[in-house]
Amino acid sequence: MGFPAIRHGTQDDSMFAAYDSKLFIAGEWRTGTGERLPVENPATGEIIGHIAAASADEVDAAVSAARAAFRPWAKLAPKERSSALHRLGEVVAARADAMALIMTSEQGKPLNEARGEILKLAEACHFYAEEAERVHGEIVPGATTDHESMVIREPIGVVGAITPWNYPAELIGWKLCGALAAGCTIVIKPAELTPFTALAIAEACVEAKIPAGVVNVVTGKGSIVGQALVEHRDIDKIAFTGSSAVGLHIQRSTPVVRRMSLELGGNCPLVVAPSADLDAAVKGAARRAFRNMGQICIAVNRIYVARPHYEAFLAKLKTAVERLTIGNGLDKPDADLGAMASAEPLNKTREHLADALDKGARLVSGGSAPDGEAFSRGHFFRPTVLADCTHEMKVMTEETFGPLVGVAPFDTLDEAADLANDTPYGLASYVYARDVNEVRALSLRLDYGNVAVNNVDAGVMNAPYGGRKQSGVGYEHGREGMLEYMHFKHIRIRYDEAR
Ligand code: TAP
Repeated sequence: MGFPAIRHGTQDDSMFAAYDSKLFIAGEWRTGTGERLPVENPATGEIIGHIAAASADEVDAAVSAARAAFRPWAKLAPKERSSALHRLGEVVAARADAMALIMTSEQGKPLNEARGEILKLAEACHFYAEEAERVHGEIVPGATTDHESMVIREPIGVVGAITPWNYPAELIGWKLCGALAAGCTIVIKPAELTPFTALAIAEACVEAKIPAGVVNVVTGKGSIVGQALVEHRDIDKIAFTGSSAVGLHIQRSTPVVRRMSLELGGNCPLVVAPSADLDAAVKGAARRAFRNMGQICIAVNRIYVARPHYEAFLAKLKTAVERLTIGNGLDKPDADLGAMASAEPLNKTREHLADALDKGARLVSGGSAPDGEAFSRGHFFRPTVLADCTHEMKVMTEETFGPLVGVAPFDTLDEAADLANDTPYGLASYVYARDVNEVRALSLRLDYGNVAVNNVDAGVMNAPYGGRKQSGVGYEHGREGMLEYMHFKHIRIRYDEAR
């Protein structure tokens, strides 16, 4: 199976035919035997293709393939796994245009942004290719000189990866690359909304000559196929990204003791301190509240502004937000915003908006779908800013996962930190401040896995990225993102003679 159907760069009926009902198991494309499920373009409502819901036997076959591939893959020299990941990075980058087209068609984000995400997947391949060669241990001196402790690292085994629809390539990539670099094999269950990007990644694995069984993809509903992976006893680790509710359910329903990483929801604050560069803060807020239509776990959900800057900040944010362009991501590749991925996050956005307006919030910008025929069938909404928000409102306390942000003033840094920490989540937080004391006070007080100061990129490839509290356990990115797929083994040796 190749890419010719989509190389011409337009969407047509045959675009996804090659993937119709396909599962990728043991290096082969199998036609799934389960129910055919439609996949929609969220910008138009058109059905772009179908996937097969993997049966319990097909999930089992994928896990068996990953198990059979595990020892040979783990025994390869790190250099060989590294070369395989570098090859995968090259193939992915070479296919970026075609893969971006697939992603935009099923997820809705503008084509240029989708292409950027595919290139970040390629970057993850190269990063973990390098890390694969740097797996080393420690020699620890014993209590007596005839003993020595050797601490080595070993791959965990077979990984079950379950991923959401908002970043269909990167969120697979961090797991796949970390796991493969460590010497693990993987079975991926992508979101039902965005399965074709996952199948395109599987196809890139074939071209990169990743050995059969090392990477497998099964499609279908989370509650059935994802749950079957969670309940499978021959999986050594579950790597999950998704909502806190499903993460907790997975934690409760796993039938055996095993490693688990859960990258879950967020409710992320941005604090604009008295010393902030207001223009920089506005630029950061407009980007991180609305990029990908706010469907980012680290989206800015709520903004606290030092009272002297409050009205000026709101006026500038309104101007910045109203400049954002919105369109069908296939027709307008360079639009700032595309369609939302489905009706569900759009409905939640409307619900949070109505709740806040009911409780006294002031509408600063947006508040409705954009006008025009182009937007009539897709899941579109204008980026929306609310002022005078309180923690009585859902927008300030729950994850909206849509293009809505609430703003409130504060009087002291303590108050700002208390408000920012007043949430069950702990994924990412943001600070704009130029005074070094404000930077220090806030970044130490904020109870989050990530604090971005004077920037809004809380997750970068070379540093660990993870949440606290209901935002999850475990890390992706960085060296830590590979160590999540490794055991430590302590080998204590007694020598015949003291040293
Ligand atoms: P979920 O509804 O939790 O779905 C995530 C994945 O889990 C999907 O593949 C889903 O399959 C599957 N799933 C659903 N029920 C399952 C079950 N009982 N057993 C096993 N798998 C199951 O999340 P979503 O709506 O796709 O994504 C949005 C959420 O992800 C937000 O809360 C967001 O904050 C979070 N997120 C977190 C991060 C990080 S790094 N912390 C990054 C991105 C997104 P189906 O799609 O087929 O239902």
